[in-house]
Amino acid sequence: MSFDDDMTVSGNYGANQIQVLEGLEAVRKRPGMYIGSTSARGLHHLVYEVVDNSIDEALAGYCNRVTVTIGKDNQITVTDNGRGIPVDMHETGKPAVEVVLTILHAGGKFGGEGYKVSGGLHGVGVSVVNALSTRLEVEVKRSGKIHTIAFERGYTSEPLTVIGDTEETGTKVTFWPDDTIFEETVYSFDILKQRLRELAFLNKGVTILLTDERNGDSREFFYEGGICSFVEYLNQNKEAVHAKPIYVEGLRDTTMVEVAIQYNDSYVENIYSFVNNINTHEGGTHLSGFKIALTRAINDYARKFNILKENEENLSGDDIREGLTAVISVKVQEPQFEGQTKTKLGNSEVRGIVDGLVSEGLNEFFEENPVVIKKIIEKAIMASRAREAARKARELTRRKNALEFSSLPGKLADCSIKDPEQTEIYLVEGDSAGGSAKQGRDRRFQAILPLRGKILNVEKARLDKILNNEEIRTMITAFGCGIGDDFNVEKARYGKIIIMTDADVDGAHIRTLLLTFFYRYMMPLLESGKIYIAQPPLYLVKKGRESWYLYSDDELNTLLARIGRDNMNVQRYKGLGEMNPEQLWDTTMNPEARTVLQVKLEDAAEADQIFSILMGDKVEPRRKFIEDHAHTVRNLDI
Ligand code: 0RA
Repeated sequence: MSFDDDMTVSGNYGANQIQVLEGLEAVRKRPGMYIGSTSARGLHHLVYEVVDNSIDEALAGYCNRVTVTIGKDNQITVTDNGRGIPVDMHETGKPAVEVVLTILHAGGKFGGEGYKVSGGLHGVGVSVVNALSTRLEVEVKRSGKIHTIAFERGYTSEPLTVIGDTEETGTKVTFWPDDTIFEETVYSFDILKQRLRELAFLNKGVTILLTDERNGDSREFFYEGGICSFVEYLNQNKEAVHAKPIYVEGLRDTTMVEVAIQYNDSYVENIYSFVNNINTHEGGTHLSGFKIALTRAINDYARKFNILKENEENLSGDDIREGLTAVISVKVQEPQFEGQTKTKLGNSEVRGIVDGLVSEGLNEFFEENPVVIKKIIEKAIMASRAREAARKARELTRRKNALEFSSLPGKLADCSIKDPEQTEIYLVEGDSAGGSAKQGRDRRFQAILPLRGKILNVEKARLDKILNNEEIRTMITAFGCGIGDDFNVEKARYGKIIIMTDADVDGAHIRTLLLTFFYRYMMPLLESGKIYIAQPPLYLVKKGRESWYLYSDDELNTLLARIGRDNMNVQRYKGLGEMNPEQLWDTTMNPEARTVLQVKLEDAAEADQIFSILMGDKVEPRRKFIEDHAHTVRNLDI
């Protein structure tokens, strides 16, 4: 739609006004450029954009409480007890708050040096939220007064007014996302909860309250321990090697560095890195600075106290990071983001800064805590021995492996076309669904690989054990790309890898296991967008001679509202096995009719994180979580 539909604009069109309109109109024309997408992900991004401003106030030391409320109409209210957005007259003749809300990138210009510290992935400012909302209201408490102003689709609809007196300061922003822009305008409590919890971990001392007025749910997050609490949370279901996380912090020039680490008895490394509160899934200079420092500090200590003998080699970074959970959070003045998903820090100076500060901090900690460092070194030496033993074993069986890996697995029903640009492989849960898929498919370009039973949990095993798992070997051979460090995505035998599991708890579990495996060992598949999730229907409704497949409860309700509930029949599909081959083709496999969700790197990272939190010996919380979240995995594009 164009920007000037049914708008009421106050004031006359000066040069400034026109510039404003052009700016916000650009946002409405190309929302994706500013907030990434207009799917559920973009919708939630609006909230983060507003919350980031409040977090900035907290980082500047003026605010310790932020509330987010989902209203009955899916409007969002964000309040904070910061200084309040300035309301004094700006040189344009408008109050500053109006400028902040109507001019692109104006936000940072009012606070002077060093004001803007956080800033979401896109970091575009609240004016973008304003442009993409049918209505947005701001209430500012500042200089003894309560001020309000309101906008409609970015236009000022109610000018700044004083409505009362107050002793307090703070800002309250309420917005109604524009349903002509967003594909969906229903907020998810769980998605907001996840991110707000993360923000509370990353900004210690700030209380963040999330309330859902649609059903009365609410959660409050406050972590005095900051990223130490984050690490404890990540390790909650694991056996820790030392009781308290090791914490290092420091400031050099304008870069703030915080690191928290704690070892557990698993075989995987879980390092989460953040820059200005943004998860840097692809790592970058801060992460490499950390790794260098950790490896050096531990080897230095082991040498100094003769735990490593002169004739022994240094411990490798991989050995040192086995069983490590860590959070690295840096605040950088002018971050440069690179990489496929723009989540890799590029600033080269940060590597040295993190290395220097972390080295210093770790050396000091090790001096004071010899018992802890000795346990860590012992663990790394065990990892090193296991790796060496595995390498030798692999070498011995290399011939045998080479043979096995070169012939395609018997369970695979391959397609006839060989050009990967045109082909796809379905990973199907269970033999019976696999059978239907084999019959229903178009065998020219669709291959089927039935997966029997559960995939190995890659968190609980080292690579050598993983390679002995039947299902995993089958996938490696079928995909043709190898695994781990040797992985080569160019060799992929298929263009799309489509996960097709039942729409139930077990299906969600298998999907999570697969995503975790791909995330850990076949990352380039995710980076190049080759992984998809099939969307089988949940219901078949029949009435007279007509029938409909429905893919969500919403779709079902909409249809029932339209056709009525008389003389009709609703079948709920519990598993893929209940569909005959033809139905499976029509609803889920035919490229002309199906929908498949492309898995984004962040989705897999999240699956991995969720999984990692759940792993451990406590089965009950894991089962419950998967049950609670089975539905969110259906809408993965968030
Ligand atoms: C510009 C300058 C100052 C504060 C803010 C913006 C501000 C923006 C938002 C958005 C949500 N909550 C906010 N709180 C503050 C600094 C003002 C001063 O120097 O007093």
